[in-house]
Amino acid sequence: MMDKNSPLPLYHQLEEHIKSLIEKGELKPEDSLPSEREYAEKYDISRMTVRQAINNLVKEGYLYRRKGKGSFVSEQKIEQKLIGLTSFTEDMRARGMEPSSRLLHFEIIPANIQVAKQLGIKEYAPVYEIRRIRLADNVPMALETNYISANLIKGLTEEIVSQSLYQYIEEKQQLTIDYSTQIIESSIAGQKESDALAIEKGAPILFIRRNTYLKNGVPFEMVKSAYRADRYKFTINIKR
Ligand code: 16G
Repeated sequence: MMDKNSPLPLYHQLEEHIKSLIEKGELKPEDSLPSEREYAEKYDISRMTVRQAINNLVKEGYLYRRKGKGSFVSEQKIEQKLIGLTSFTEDMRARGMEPSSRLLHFEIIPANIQVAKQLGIKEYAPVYEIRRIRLADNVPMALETNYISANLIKGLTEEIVSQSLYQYIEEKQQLTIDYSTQIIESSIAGQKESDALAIEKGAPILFIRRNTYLKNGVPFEMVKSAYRADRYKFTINIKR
């Protein structure tokens, strides 16, 4: 598999080879990698070359190192393609993972000025404030706080929001969810995120704000979420 006559550097070839084994599932999360020496002997390349390939894969998040134990395959990131407006439940199911939620907070409160502005309602108008930990196969992925116009989306209960919010809006309320605007920023976990997502304080997170609109252009939700940056990535198709 290593082609010494190729214009592609050997470290790059090894990198691609290891990546393809991970993508095909021949190397699974938490599997340990052969040592630098083993790779070097197997492919008749220098240990420096092997080290460079592994360093690059660590930087890209495919592998991680454990002191004195060598390199291991990381949990692969969940990729969310930003092409259609989907719910967390739909996203996880589409990947064959089981979505669930841990409800931390559920209350009707008067909208503050910021929420009121985003939702196009009057200050102090009633909004649901809902905070949920979103899990995939029981692993926390995101901490999400929704503000939902209570005069627009009626009858929410703790039970409903422990399941899928979008499914309730579309199937029970017969409203059409149409589009959203989304802002993604990098940030770090504070105490709240660290507790909810079982990550270190200061670990990288993707902070997302989404405003979502119904068919008639009326906003119904403003959501702030913190996604684990070690488990999540977003891809966007851009056409010229
Ligand atoms: C996603 C949305 C969130 C929406 C939720 C509904 C992002 C950043 N956020 O988490 O805005 O409220 O899905 O999910 O994508 P549900 O129908 O499973 O409750």
